[in-house]
Amino acid sequence: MEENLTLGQYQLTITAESIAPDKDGFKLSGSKVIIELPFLPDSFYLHGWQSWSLTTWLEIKTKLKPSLPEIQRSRTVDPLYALDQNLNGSWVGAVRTPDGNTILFGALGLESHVRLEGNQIIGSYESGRGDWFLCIGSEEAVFQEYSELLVDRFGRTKLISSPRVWCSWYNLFTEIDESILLKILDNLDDLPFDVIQIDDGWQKKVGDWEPNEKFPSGMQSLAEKIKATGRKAGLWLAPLLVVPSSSLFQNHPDWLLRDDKGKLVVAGVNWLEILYALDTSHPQVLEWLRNLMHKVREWGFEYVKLDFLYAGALPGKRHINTPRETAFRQGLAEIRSALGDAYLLTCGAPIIPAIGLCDAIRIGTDISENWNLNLESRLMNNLSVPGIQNAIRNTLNRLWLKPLVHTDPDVVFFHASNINFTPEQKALIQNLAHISDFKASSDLPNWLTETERQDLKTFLTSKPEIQKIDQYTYKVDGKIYDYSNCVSMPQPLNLVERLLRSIIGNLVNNVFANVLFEKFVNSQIKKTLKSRLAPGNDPSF
Ligand code: 9PG
Repeated sequence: MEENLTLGQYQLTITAESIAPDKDGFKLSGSKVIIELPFLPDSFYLHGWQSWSLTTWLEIKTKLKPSLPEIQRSRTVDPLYALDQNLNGSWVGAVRTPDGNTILFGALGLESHVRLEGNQIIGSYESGRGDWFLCIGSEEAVFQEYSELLVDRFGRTKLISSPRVWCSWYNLFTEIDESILLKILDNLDDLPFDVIQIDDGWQKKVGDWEPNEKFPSGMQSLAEKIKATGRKAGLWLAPLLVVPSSSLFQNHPDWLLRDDKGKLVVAGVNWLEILYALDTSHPQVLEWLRNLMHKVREWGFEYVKLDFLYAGALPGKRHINTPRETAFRQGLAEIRSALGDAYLLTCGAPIIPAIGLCDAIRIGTDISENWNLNLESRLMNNLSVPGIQNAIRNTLNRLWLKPLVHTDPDVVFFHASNINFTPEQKALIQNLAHISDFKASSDLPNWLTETERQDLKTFLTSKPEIQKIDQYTYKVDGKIYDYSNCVSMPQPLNLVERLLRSIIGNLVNNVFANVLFEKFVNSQIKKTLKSRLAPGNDPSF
């Protein structure tokens, strides 16, 4: 049906299967719903699919090129919509009205997408019909109303206070081993972390979730040592990914996600291998996931960071013909119930399908010691590249999720070595952790000066008063922090750069180039660590 309705001072024409007033807006339903606005909006709120996907307000004239190389695209955006020329986002979109209000249009079901075409906002479900919510108001108010409706559909996390986490990733990467971690545990001493979380680097293979040779005493022993310090033990896994060299891949080819033609669906390249995904509609996969989570609990871990979860929701032809995000959510529900009361942080996760089933979601890209790696971010249009600017941009634009789930902005650095950003930028990320109400760090205690250690301690113990001043400005304990620089988008490419983009993008669009690049990055990390451990520097971690 087509109907005219009044929203604030605007007359909209709606095409939908049903329209009914709800809360301060309207509940609509249909597999394709069209909202025709009486004005051409000047900006659009684009909500990315998973933790690392670009999420921000964009000027309407922004032309987003697909990220390159293509082989890595499913690690950054929803591949189904990667080539859409129009501004588009997952589940929810919003536009600014001429009178400065915000019109939000958001799905209340999964496998849904919102795009802007001129003065029309178009919502569509991938299969079947579903519900939508439309409302007008201040940006705060409309997202608040939408989030309340999401609670009704998907539930809400028990919002007890968020744990303060030490995570092994951002200085050591995969160069962790048992003895390094035990030394760190000693050196953390009285720093008030609630969780010590072991990240990537402990496992035999992605898919074979057993400790490798760097962890000779096993995971249970390490968890016990962490717990003996009065903290919870945390562990990282990417349970929906499988690399070809794993025995899981070799033993269960029928558990892997495939496309219509029976070809394996590629979930990117990492760990020097192509990534494949588990098909969570398969009952044996669900059983395997349940057993894996039981094992992690039996080892003694009470905090679990599950990463690269987008893999489970990629488009494909599933064992049981279940829509992709629904299948993902079934997998996550199995995981949630097997984990019992362990704290679950999801990462690289499709956002709305994870609501109600996890305790925290990483809402931005990875932090790094760089402000922004422009070659990748700008030239390749990969706004998921680790870096402060990309991380902050997403995080600030997803804080509306706070009433639903703990929102993880990623770690904060306190040490000064190898840091390529200014003290002001450092203060921005520290305060973003306060604003997000989730505090984590990866700093090696022995790399901190006494002052830095004290700063970290103050950060972990303080509960500053937070006040939102305007869209991207916050007052933290009376001091103003302006984040508007962080959300700015890269300048459009000139002709030469466009040419470079396509040459480099094509050149690196193969497994070999990506493996080579990763090997280079890994060797740089090893070099840095080696120099930090050289005689004259503190030999212990
Ligand atoms: C472990 C890491 C850490 C980190 C996670 C995730 O798009 N990418 O290339 C990309 C690679 C790694 C990555 C995120 C994005 O990091 O966010 O905290 O756990 O995995 O491998």
